[in-house]
Amino acid sequence: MSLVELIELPSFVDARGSLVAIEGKCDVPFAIKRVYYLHSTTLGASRGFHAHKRLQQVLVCVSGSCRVVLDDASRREEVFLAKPSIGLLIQHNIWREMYDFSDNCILLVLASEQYSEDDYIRDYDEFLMQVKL
Ligand code: T46
Repeated sequence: MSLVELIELPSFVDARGSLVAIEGKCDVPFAIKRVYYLHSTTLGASRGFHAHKRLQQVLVCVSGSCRVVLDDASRREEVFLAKPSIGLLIQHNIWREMYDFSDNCILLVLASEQYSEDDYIRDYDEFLMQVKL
């Protein structure tokens, strides 16, 4: 199975434009406890470089584009996000790196848990040890 799990989000398109509505436990497979977004990213900057022990997230590029690398310790896959109606589901224990942000990129993130630094694995070797246990 691919590491890249894309979710088609409900879109309502009419002559006025488009509206995307996302409901927790319905359109994404968890109750949404936190929402945050990345914007005004520095040209050439990369972000992420961590995994989460429990957290699940859905990333939606609501403006512009970016690339996300996913790594489960045995495979690395990359996905290009550029559609506000597509969400990328990232399960726990997946290393992620985001890069190649366009200058107008806004990356919206829906998270299954509130923020906890204890949930992060920010060292790649520690990540490899954790998932191979
Ligand atoms: C992820 C990717 C996609 C908070 O205080 N609360 C929060 O909810 C978040 C997400 C971050 N922070 C603080 C922690 C750091 O001092 O904001 C600062 C920047 O966070 P970080 O370096 O983790 O940012 P990214 O872009 O590398 O990663 C973020 C999320 O942290 C992460 O869960 O999966 O976006």
